[in-house]
Amino acid sequence: MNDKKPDTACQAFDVVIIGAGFAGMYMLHKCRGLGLSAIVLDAAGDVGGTWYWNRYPGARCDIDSLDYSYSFDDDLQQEWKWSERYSPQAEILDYAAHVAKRFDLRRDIRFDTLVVSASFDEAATQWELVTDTGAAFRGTWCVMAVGCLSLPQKPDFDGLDDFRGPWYHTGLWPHEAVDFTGMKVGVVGTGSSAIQSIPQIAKQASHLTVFQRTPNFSVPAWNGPLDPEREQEVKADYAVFRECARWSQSGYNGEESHESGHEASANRQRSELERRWAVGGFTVLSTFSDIGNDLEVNKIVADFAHEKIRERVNDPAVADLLCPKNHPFGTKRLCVDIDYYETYNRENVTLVDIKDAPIERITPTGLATSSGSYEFDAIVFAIGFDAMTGPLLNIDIRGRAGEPLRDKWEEGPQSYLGLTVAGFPNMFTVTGPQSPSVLTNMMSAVEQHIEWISDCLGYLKENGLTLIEAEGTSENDWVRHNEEVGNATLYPLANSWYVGANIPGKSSAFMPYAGHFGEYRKLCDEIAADDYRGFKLEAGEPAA
Ligand code: N01
Repeated sequence: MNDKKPDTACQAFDVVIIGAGFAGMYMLHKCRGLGLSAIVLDAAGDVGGTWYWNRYPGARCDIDSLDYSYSFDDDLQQEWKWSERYSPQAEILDYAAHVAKRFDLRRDIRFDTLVVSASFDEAATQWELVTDTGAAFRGTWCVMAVGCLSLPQKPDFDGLDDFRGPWYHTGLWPHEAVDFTGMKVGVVGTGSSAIQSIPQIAKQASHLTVFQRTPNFSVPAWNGPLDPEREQEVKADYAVFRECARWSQSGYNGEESHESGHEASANRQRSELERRWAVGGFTVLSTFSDIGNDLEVNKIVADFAHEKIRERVNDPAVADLLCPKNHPFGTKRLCVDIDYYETYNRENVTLVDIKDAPIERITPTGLATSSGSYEFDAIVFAIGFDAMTGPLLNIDIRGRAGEPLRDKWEEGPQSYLGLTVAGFPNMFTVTGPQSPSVLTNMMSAVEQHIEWISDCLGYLKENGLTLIEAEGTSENDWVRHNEEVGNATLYPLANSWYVGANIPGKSSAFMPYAGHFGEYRKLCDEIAADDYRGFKLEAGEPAA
């Protein structure tokens, strides 16, 4: 039941921003710099976005801390000290809180405020956002900073309401500590969230049973304290480090490769894979330049990863179950783990393959698959998100003539640059579908989009313009380009959340833009420099 009080007052701003994660916070900061009034609305109780909600045990970033942080303020990046190579969730949340305080952001953020609809009022050239309490906020520009993985997939199993113990979703983890000591626990799912939480839950539970529908590839994080020498080296010339990330393939200082797997000898392939494995993380994903579009090369890496799984897991039958065989390496989001495979060597951990024997129902004391029943004190659903389009379509967004975005995107997203949608003027989608977003370091993607949007707002203001809208033709061209780039990769060969396969009934479009991040940035810059090529711009005073 919603016990919030109805609120029908309407407040007007230049810019209304949905989401107080890293995108929304930076957008607010930029608006202030432009002298624009802005408000941020977020359903959460504080800043942090994804890091506010995903508090499950073991949650941490899979991009190096020195890369996964804001670059826009040198004092900020110099003063903040990360403790580990890959930051734990709590530290990232502390960082978000630090930024909010440092730039005095919270005074323009309304927390516990869930936006349910956003409609474009053509006569007034304004967006009107309505919350679940009936409060209305108006703005000439609307920035959707809602995140790509912020709408958890609800567990939709028969009998869940009758389960007698507690159950959790990794993406909606409670704020108070959850203690599994002495409990029999079931975990459903083996994606990134599961792979991070399983080793931690196994340390507490009396017994842990993992239900796996599809095994995922995972590479070791080799996490540890952040090397002080490395930190000093980066901070001595942080601007150059950031510039490299900005123009890179994936928005971070990873080691790229220009070597084709075909050109390398068998010895060379092996030594390069071993070397990168020893570095850990996403370095493995770029071992060869053609790993992402050549099945033969990809198989060399997949076979190597299988071999490593078999080395790490004692029981050959369990190791075999953990080896992904139905998708190429990296075509489902690669996981980065700490002791994930070793966890299956523990006496108190069991892996259950549910590919051919799905979960049929949750029972009062556990769950039943088509081949057996299991008893649990607690269940953890690590079943992921309605990604990318989900968080946007969860809001009833209506553009010109009241057209619902839900209708326009029924067959999949359509956008210009993943930033704007024809028929939805003055609305920007930060890291939206058809932008590089989830295939990059999200921090770089967020900063690039926010800077592009704020430059655009500055341009409009300077030129007395109040409306910007993607032309239908530029949108069609971008959609086509996205398809071409995506189809040239191996991504479409996997039933991943990139193609919406995890959500029953969702259209099967490949959602992120698979092109080079630096090239995408260049294109966005060129379009802006060319007086916003492909956009319709209009002058006029917005209604008071
Ligand atoms: O979700 P997922 P996630 N019955 O969708 C299974 C980011 N992230 O929360 O593969 C049984 O990857 C599903 O099986 P299948 C990162 O981008 C980052 O783990 O669909 N099983 C799968 O195994 C990541 O990719 C970090 O066959 C069901 C699992 O649940 C993204 O978030 C950490 C099922 C869901 O895996 C999502 O990760 C965490 C059902 N009905 C997350 N429904 C880092 O930065 C689903 N599954 C490290």
